[in-house]
Amino acid sequence: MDRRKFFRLLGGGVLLSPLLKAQAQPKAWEEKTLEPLRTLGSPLSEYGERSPFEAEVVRYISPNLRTRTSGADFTPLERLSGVITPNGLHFERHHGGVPQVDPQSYRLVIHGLVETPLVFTLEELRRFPSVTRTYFIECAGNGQNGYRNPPDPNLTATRSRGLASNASWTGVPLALLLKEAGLRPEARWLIPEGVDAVAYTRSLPLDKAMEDVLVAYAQNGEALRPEQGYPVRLVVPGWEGSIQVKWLRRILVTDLPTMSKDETSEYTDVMADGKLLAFTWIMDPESIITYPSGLQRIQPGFHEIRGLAWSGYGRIRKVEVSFDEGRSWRQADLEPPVERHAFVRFKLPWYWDGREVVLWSRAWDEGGNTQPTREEFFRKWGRNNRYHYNAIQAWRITPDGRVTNGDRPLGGVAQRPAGGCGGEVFDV
Ligand SMILES: Nc1nc2c(c(=O)[nH]1)N[C@H]1C(S)=C(S)[C@@H](COP(=O)(O)O)O[C@H]1N2
Ligand SMILES: [Mo]
Repeated sequence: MDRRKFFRLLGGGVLLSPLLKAQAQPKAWEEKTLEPLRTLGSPLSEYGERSPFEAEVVRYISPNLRTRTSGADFTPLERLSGVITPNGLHFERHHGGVPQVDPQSYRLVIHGLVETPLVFTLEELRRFPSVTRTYFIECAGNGQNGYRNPPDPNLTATRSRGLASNASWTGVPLALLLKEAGLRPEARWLIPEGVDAVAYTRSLPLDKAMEDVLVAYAQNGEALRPEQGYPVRLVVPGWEGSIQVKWLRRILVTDLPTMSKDETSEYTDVMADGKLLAFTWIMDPESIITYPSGLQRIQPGFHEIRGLAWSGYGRIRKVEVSFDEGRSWRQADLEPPVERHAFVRFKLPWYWDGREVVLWSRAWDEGGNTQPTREEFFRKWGRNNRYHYNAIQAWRITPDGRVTNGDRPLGGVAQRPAGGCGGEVFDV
């Protein structure tokens, strides 16, 4: 559209009338553009809803799920801007559905190897000095769709890495509550448990709890959503989502881990040689190009390549983009603030000449860790594991402008683990 015409449209009725007069027959879109000027708007509302035109931006729930109570759904990463995941789009992972917890009858118990066992109401938790921090939460099963061989041609950014979300969490440092209870000298581990139907239970080392774990009650400025653990959950910065117990009911202080069903039947890694690796908590560096990404369509010309990066080992130091499957790399811009254990938005201006190209991205964190290629990942892990997939995701753009999964097939047996969070079929 020509710029003068555009500004005249913005100018409203008075400025617009000459434009409309100048044309014998106003075009349909012009009529439509002016429509809101002519009608009184909707009244005030007590709780805001997004525009009905945005209603198709939703979490992805796989049609292959056998049940929706013990399952996971995905944040639509490529439909979002900035780094904060809106509360209604935070990914979900539940083992026994979403319990309804009444904040009046809610209690948090801290007991075991403490001087004084304590019981907190929600009100009491809110009275403690509070901390607000932005942290990602990522399921250890994120990326599991990348285990498929040959690679899934219909992969999207959502289904590649959408079991990760990023929010501003408010709560009490767990260290403060433990200090209140008084730790006995033998205390080494915490056993947090949820009040959901599976009494979800994990083992958390005391050192991490004293460092930066939050007992969180708010998410992006309002109370936690029921799906995220209302009224209280653990937020364990940089560690796998599965240890961040929701609907937190009690914390038992012990000298040993508990080896609960939730950390042995799941969230234990099967190595290439069949040996098991337990307690792999820290999330490796990740990045995903969200634009252009799987199943989108682009035109030749200018584009801003956009994506998200994060790491459980600390801040993201840099993100690189390759246009030649890793032979050369260009450094992307990181949008400040670059926070520890939080999503970072990366951007790179790019001119697409219309020729076939494959885009890769890889994140580097302040610990010097980066992402492996698909080949490197499977050489290390074999095909038995279901967790901690962080291989580079490739997107192929063909001359017709279509963007599809650019991962290359691997030699050997086509294999994909069954079940678990992150996969879209739940066999266990
Ligand atoms: N009580 C309880 N806590 C839980 C779970 C659960 O099923 N029950 N699932 C865990 C897993 S595996 C993950 S990945 C995260 C997901 O958090 P979210 O649903 O808020 O994204 O919660 C964790 N905490
Ligand atoms: Mo998870």
